[in-house]
Amino acid sequence: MIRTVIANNAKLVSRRQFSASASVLAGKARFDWENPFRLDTLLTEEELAISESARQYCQERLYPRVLEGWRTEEFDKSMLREMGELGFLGPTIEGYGCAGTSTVAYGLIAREVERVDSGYRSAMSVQSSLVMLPIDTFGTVEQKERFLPKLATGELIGCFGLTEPNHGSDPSSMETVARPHPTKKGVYLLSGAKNWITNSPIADVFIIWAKLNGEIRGFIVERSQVEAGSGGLATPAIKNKTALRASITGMIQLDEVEVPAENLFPEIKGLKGPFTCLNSARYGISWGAIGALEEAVRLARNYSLERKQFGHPLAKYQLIQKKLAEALSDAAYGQLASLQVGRLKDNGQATPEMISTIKKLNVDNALKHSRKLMEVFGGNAASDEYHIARIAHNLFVVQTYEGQSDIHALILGRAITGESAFTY
Ligand code: TGC
Ligand code: FAD
Repeated sequence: MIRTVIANNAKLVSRRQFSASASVLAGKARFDWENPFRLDTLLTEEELAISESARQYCQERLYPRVLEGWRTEEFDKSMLREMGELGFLGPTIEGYGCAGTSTVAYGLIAREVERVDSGYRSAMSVQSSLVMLPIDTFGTVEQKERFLPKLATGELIGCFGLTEPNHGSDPSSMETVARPHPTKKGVYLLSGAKNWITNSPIADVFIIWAKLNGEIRGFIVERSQVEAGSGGLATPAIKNKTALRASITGMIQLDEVEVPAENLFPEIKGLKGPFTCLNSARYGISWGAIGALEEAVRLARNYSLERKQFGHPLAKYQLIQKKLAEALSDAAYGQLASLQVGRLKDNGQATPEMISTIKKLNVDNALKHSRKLMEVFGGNAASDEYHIARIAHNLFVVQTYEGQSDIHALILGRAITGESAFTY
């Protein structure tokens, strides 16, 4: 399926390139600030259709809910059901009710969701990349059949527990442990705490990374099983956040939680497990951040055309235009970089360092420019009704989770120099 998409894409690009060069010669090519490098010419018909339906859903159904969600910190779970109906959950997975799209299509969905809010994209990408992907990649046939179809529809909600109160950038030092139950055969006991976990207060399924005999292993913990059994599972929400307020974040406290052996990923051991999932999630974030930046440009442009000072719209002033031009340029470059890494990922040629590069650069640029574009709004930036401050505050967290930007610089630094800054 994915191979067919790539082959179709090659045909599509050559056809479009030909007609585009004909337009330039005829003097018909026009610059479109909303599509500066004609990204559409590099996408397959399927990717274009997915991107358009994602945009329509996000603008019509998500955008009207975002201000209320931000103010109340209430996450409306029905969103995940709606996304499931549209095939946006675990979209790259083949079978189990999933759409089987290209990696680029997954990125395009993330871009549209994050155009509305980074928190909504968080909820979606945790479900897709950090819950469904590990089950699909590391799970047994029984685990896949049991969990994937309901996660694909949003009937089950998942979360991913890697970060702990004392271990964020350095997950290899995690303290959460699993041990065989002393009396019940085929049962493990999980104890520890995970912190800052997207979706945890509302999750039905928890991917928990814990050390078993000193090695990191992945467990699928089910809330219904724990509630029915003996265990101590608590998932308190973290309230009064200054960012990502439209998504729900919490802790996971595990006190001797019983997990059956059939819920352990059988083969995968070590950090490779969680990081394989993060490769996909970080890739999606690289596109999501571009969506947020594009929205910041659109909002600032529109505001600058309406707001007059010194007798003219702000848009007439060079300093305002420079802010818009620099933000737009980095958004356009970011699209092309994510597109290329997505194509390489589908061909099996992408590396974690490439993903670190696009996660870091696209998010850093989106954060830098959205903060600059806040200035265009003057005092009105302080009102959430103008949305721009929400975008910038969210992007600070996006720069922090899934590997803070400096950590990605160190991953790249290690690849460039051969020296690891993480070991002494
Ligand atoms: P290191 O020696 O680099 O690696 C240990 C083992 O892991 C393998 N590995 C990878 N495998 C696949 N993909 C990757 N990207 C991989 N990176 C590493 C590596 O090959 C090795 O395997 P093996 O078999 O040789 O043992 O480990 P380190 O401890 O030196 O790592 C350091 C560092 C900084 C790279 C790493 O710890 C890191 O990336 N830290 C950042 C932590 C992070 O990203 N946390 C994310 C938590 S989840 C989250 O934030 C979700 S937010 C979701 C949302 O709401 O959208
Ligand atoms: P720390 O690791 O304490 O880092 C603090 C600062 O020190 C950073 O700037 C970092 O770059 C810097 N630093 C650390 N080590 C070094 C070094 N060696 N050299 C130079 N600088 C260094 N985690 C999950 O597992 N699942 C989730 O679903 C999830 N969702 C989240 C949702 C939200 C809203 C937030 C805020 C976080 C979420 N996280 C999640 C956690 C996130 O992944 C961590 O916050 C992130 O990995 C950073 O860890 P930390 O906060 O402990 O910061």
